[in-house]
Amino acid sequence: MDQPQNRVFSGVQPTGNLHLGNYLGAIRNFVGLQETHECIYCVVDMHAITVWQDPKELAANTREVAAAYIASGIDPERHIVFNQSKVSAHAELAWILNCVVRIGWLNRMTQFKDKAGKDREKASVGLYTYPVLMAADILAYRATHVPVGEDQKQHLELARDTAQKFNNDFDAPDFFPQPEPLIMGEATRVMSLRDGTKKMSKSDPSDLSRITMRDSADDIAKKIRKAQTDPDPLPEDVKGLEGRPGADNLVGIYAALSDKTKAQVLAEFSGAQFSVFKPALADLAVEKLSPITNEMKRLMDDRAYIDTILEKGAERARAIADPVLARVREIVGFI
Ligand code: AQP
Repeated sequence: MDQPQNRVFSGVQPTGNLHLGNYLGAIRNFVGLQETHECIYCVVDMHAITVWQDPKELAANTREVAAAYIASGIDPERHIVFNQSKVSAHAELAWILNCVVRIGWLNRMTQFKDKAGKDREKASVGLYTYPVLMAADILAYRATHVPVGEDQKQHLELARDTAQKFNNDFDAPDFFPQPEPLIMGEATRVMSLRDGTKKMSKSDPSDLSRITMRDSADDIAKKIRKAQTDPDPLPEDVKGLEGRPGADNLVGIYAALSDKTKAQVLAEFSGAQFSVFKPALADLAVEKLSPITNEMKRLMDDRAYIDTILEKGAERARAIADPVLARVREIVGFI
């Protein structure tokens, strides 16, 4: 079976409140990889249900993530866009890999600890084995590269260990490649606008903590104006951002949105007060995000188009994953 050298797989959960962190940490990087890689971009609805999702909202959010992909510049004709639950190989391979991955590995996953919180006994089994399904997503396509935000690094390491253990256990050298994480840009970890020490996240109860891909220009300006900072002006170099998480976060967002480094942004704004920097950041964010938001709205009004994209994408995804699964079945000894 031929091993592609440049196959990208990644996904976003349709859990609502798609935000600037998802865009800068993931989706925008997905767009850039299209020129050099064969890309498979998934709306990971099976991951989403590891915590409760209202079925109607899940369906709408699935279409919304697909619309965000396309509105951001992913070309669903040249590359593959689909939703995970349409391709049964993900679930089937996840089961086999559940029997490869060790409980000790999962016990070390910090995202489970964070998401399950104190009441772990009440978390779903799916939330616990989430990283195994993620390994299956990637390995079902024998993907070589996975663009993600920094928070997914540990899960990627588990996917690499899983590939290696499967190859060793079944004496199938090099069957699964070691997927490489691609953690790119100046905003690999966008922080909450209300607390610069916490990741910007879909599930934060405060809407002011995140800029979403649905926000109007006024919403964006308001959220940036209210973002938590400190009374000092911007420093002249990156070292001066140490111990100033709110300032560091806003400078990082500006850098990522303007395709500059933080050092370049500080060279421009050194000594500026936030009363000057925040409106400049708001203008930039509106300039970059509003066209995407408007295009997303337009696409969301054309449900038939989105559904056709997802259906065709799933067909093409099955054409890659099904032969991999057939080989996995043979390797494992299923008749
Ligand atoms: N704050 C972030 N900064 C940079 N990248 C981020 N990503 C998520 N948050 C940030 C990246 O976005 C991609 C899709 O994420 P996801 O939706 O699959 O899962 P998540 O990490 O659980 O997203 P959230 O928003 O943080 O949701 P909750 O609130 O449920 O925890 C991934 O590549 C991720 O790295």
